[in-house]
Amino acid sequence: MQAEEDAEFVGARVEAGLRAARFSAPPSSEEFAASIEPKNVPAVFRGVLKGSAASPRWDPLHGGLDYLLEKVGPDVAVEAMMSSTGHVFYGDLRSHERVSIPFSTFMHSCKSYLGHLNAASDSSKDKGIGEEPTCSGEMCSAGLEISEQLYLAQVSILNTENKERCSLEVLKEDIQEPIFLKGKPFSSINFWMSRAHMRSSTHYDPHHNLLCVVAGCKKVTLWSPSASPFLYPMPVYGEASNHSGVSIEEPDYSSYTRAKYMKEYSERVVLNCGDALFIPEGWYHQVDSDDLTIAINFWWKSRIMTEMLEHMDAYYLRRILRRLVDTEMNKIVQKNFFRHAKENNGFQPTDKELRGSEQFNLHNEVKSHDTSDKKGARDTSDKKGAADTSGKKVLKRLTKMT
Ligand SMILES: O=C(O)CCC(=O)C(=O)O
Repeated sequence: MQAEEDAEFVGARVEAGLRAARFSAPPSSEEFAASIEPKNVPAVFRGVLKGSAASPRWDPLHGGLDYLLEKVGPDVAVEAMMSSTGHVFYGDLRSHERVSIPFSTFMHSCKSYLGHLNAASDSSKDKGIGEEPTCSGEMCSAGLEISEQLYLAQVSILNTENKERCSLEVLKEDIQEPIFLKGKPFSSINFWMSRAHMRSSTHYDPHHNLLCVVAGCKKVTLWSPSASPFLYPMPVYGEASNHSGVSIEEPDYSSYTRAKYMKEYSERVVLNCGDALFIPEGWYHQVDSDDLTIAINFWWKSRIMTEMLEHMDAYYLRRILRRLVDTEMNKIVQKNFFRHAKENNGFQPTDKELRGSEQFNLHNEVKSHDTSDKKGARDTSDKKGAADTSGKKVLKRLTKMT
């Protein structure tokens, strides 16, 4: 079971054009800018951090924790995420908060954890069994060790929008951006470090992102923005509007019925030390990090966001809404066409032909429109008319889902 969760995976309903591309050698910056970035589809780059100083220097298994302690110094405070739900960080901001801690405290806690991991591995070698590491440390009210609930998430190394929050600026000296990002005006570079296994919640970001694993391993599950209806994003006017409202650990399918299809619309990629993943803006991602995993990510504004002029917003909104409504209408018309053809000629549509029309699980709308359609819409124009009558419903549903 664990092996299955650790492996790469592509859901049966992920369109071929939306699957993450794989590169074993880094592209040039021209190739990235001309043919990878504009597609807005994730891409995995294997071993791109090979030349970067960070990889060998920061590696916790080879003295990296002492190196980082010395490099950052004893007096630097960082903002860590503290979760009230153990190692899981949900989108619901009530379950976690940002707390200020000395960077050195976190590093010492990692050192102690590593010591226990090594001791457990030595003892299991002696006894021939696997043993969970146990650590002594400060406990919180829920009985969890405080450092078990801490994640150094999105700690700033560079932030061109807010310089004051750049607590780990000194680490910039060890970082070299992958060759294909040369010349990009980064909005920020962030540091991520887990002491033990961490799960971060399903969310999207308003920036293009290159997530690079410096040490350890991350498993990243991805969904395209078109899978939004299955992820139930939080209300757009709330604080966590870019997060899914569905629990990762125990999804409540009775309240979030469409979430049953989440897995079929997802792809999981595994990033080992040195690997990087391009996550285009708006793509949902959920990340599991192994013990002592360190990553950096580079965020930059996409071309479309750079060029989007505010006075055009109302127009873009209407254009996009029109396109979504048209797509839904076409699915309804198509579904009815197949149904009538089947009733009249015994014609059987293939799964592929039906799939598009079922994509948003719209059979309820189609069913209710079937009843009004009983009188006999026999040709395509009749069916179009019937579809038009359900346009309002589609629009209402789309507004809820997007
Ligand atoms: O590594 C993680 O836990 C989350 C990373 C992430 O959300 C990001 O790079 O935007």
